[in-house]
Amino acid sequence: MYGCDDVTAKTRRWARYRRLRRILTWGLALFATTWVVACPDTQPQEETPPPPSTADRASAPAEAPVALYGYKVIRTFPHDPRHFTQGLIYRDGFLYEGTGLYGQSVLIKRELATNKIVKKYRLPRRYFGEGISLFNDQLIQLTWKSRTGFRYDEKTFRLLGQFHYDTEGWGLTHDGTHLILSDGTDTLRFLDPNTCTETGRIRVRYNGRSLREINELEFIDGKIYANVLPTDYIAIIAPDTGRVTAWIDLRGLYDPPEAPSNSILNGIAYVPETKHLLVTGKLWPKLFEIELVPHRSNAP
Ligand SMILES: [Ca+2]
Repeated sequence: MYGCDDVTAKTRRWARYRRLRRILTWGLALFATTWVVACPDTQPQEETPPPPSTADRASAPAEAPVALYGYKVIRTFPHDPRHFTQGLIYRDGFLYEGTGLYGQSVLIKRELATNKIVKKYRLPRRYFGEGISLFNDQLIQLTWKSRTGFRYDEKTFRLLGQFHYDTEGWGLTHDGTHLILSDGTDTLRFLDPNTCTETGRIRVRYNGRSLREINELEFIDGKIYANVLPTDYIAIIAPDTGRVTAWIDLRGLYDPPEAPSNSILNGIAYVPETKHLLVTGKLWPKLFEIELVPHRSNAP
């Protein structure tokens, strides 16, 4: 979401963003210093977490260290700058994307190598498309405030049915057993993939505090990767505890000064053949294939 928010909500978001960014910047500086001194030639390791503020230190319980990653761009692909990206998936050479905004929400399947569109479906104007997940041969899509999800045949995009959920719909992924849904809060809900009824939930926490506005999701090797609105960071979350175990710093990946304020990082897909990520953002003209690397500095 984030297309139609009022000024107060935006102000709160940016205040949270500035605070998160400040905490992460401290952590990255500390991590970079420790990395250079202690382990310049080794693989990513767990390191000292970003230092909490004095108030945090008094109330937050001690937690295990958090890893920090930067990125290396492997290649770039074109991305339709009209697409308000809300869901992104890769499977077998094809990219699936769900986009938002009322009257502009679409579901698209295209061949990654050629950018050729294979299938496209336009949602009814009353629905604001959100996260998508590919579970077996079904493509499942959330909508923002309608509390309505849709099931489609993966190959034909034929609508197979719809379901109801009790929250806003933001991001969606699955762990092979359950769908995992974000709703803009710090809560991730696990849903039965057949009935889409809730079977459990976790609250995402970082440094002893709730981490809200969890957005697009991707389940990768036992962890939940999540965009955190409106930041340039991806949180890596333990699905059993909700604890953030690592961060990916994507600052500088795409940040033109003339970009509209809602043109923000959102969209994570995983290429299992190469273990690379595909990432993009709302209204971005490019999609990036990246490799995670140990974080050494703020600038890639
Ligand atoms: Ca995804």
